[in-house]
Parts: sequence; structure tokens; C-alpha cells
Amino acid sequence: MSMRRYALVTGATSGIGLATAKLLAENNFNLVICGRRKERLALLEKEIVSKNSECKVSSLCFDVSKREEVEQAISSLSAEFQSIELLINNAGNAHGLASIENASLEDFEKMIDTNLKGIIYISQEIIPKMIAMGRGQIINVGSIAGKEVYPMGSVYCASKHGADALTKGMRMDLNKFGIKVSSINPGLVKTEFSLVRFKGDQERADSVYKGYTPLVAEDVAETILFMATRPLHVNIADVIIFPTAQASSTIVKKDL
Ligand code: NDP
Ligand code: 8X3
Repeated sequence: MSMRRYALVTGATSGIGLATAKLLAENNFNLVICGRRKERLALLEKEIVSKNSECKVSSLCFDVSKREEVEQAISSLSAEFQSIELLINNAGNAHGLASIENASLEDFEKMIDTNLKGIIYISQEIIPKMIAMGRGQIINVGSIAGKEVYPMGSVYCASKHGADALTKGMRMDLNKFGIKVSSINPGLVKTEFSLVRFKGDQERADSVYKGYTPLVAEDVAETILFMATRPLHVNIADVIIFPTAQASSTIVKKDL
């Protein structure tokens, strides 16, 4: 009988979520991989199964910020895939970098809907299943932007501060069920994050990572794997992970 546990990773089509899904597959987890880009999910599912023949994978294509889509996607899972023990709430992005008075409300809404409401919608679907199973772990991918604020990042920071509060509140509420809740809060990680933030401007995105060595998605994934594989009595509640060159949101040692 398979000893593999079931994990669900949101935002598995790119960056931190993609690296985490691959690493979990190599480390005894079956997977539900989620994202809006269907072709990327299909490619990832194929790659994981070809490298880990024992690993069962189910792909769910939906938008975490749309409540009905979340409900439909999770309820479409077969019974075995519904027994999710590990939930990685990773899907999220920044949209724009602009001062509050002239930034786009559409960008602001997207960040709040995805980075904050998305965690709530998914968690609400999965938590009752964890309670019924009598075990579970939720790891929210926050950000240093959830611990500090930086200029032009007010709403992204607000969404991540909200996610930080949500993590703490969920940990309190789910304590009585023995469900672990924690967050990992990275600094600068070279993924598609800046490309999305700057709306496809590759040069501007690349400039964010110039002059120092940023984290890569695998650095964060390895830490998530560590958090997910502690003994039952251990909960790594809150992690901040920076590249060595970074000391805070605004202090980065660059050789330019
Ligand atoms: P990427 O842009 O590489 O990945 C973002 C992922 O989120 C994609 O898989 C994307 O999938 C998914 N996603 C975004 N919006 C939605 C949505 N509305 N519905 C469903 N899925 C969505 O960035 P990262 O890997 O860097 O970001 C992952 C998380 O890490 C985010 O929460 C981000 O805030 C956080 N983070 C990133 C840092 C960095 O420097 N890179 C630092 C700190 C935190 P798709 O487009 O297919 O839907
Ligand atoms: C992503 C890192 O510094 O761009 O959360 O907010 S930062």
C-alpha cells in the first residue's frame, strides 16, 4: 500500500509553487496541482509522473480569486484526492509598483482577491476535510512584504500583511483540531513574479535581480519540504527567508 500523503499546491504553474510540487513528488507526496494555465499544468503533470512513477497527480485549472471556481474545482476531485493532508497556499502575485494615489484600482483588487481572498476560499474548502481526517498542515506562502512595508508597495504589502494575520488566526482557530498552520515569508526570489508585477516588461523584471544573487524557487521549496516533513509534534510556525544580500525589504547589497 502506498505511504504517499496527498498535498495540494496552488500556483504550481510557475516559480515557487512549481518547484515545491516537483520536490514534494520526489518526497513521497501525491499531488493536486493548481493554476490558471492549463497547458503548463498538463506539462507539469506529465513531467512529475514520468520522473516519479508511483506519484499520483491530479490537475485543477481555476482562478483562486473566484469563489465558485474554487468550490467546483475542489469538489470535482475524486475521493482519494480529497484526502489532502498538506495544503500549500502559494498562488499570488504583485500587480504594479506605484504610489497609492495613482495606481490602478484593478491591480489593487487583483492583489487582494488573489493573495488574501484566494487563501480564504481554498482553505475553507480543505479545512473540513482535514478536520474529518483528524490531521493536516497548511503552509501559506507570505512574503517579507507581509512583515514590512515599502514605498509604492502599499496594497501588495497590505495583502501580504493580511495573509500574515490570516495565518496567525487560522493557527489559533485550528489548534483545537491538531492542524498545523504556518507561513514562509521570502524576500527576493527570481521567478516570474517581477515579470507579472511589471506586466511583461522583461528588462524591468530582470533589473530587480541584478547585482546580487537572489533566491531561486528551489531554495524556498526545500524549506517548505522541511516544514512539511517535521514530526507530528513540531510546527515550524513562521519562517523568513532572504538571499544573503538582503537585510530587509529596502536594504539589498548590490554590486552594480
Ligand atoms: P510566479 O509569478 O512565478 O508564480 C505565481 C503563481 O501563482 C503562478 O503559478 C500563477 O499561476 C499563480 N496564480 C497567480 N494568480 C492566480 C490566480 N488568480 N488564480 C490561480 N493561480 C494564480 O511567482 P512566485 O512563484 O514568486 O510567487 C509565488 C508566491 O510567492 C506568491 O504568493 C508571491 O506573492 C510569493 N512571494 C514571491 C516572492 C518573489 O520574490 N518571487 C517573494 C515573496 C513572496 P497561473 O498564472 O497559471 O494562474
Ligand atoms: C515579493 C518580494 O520585496 O517584491 O513578495 O515584495 S517583494
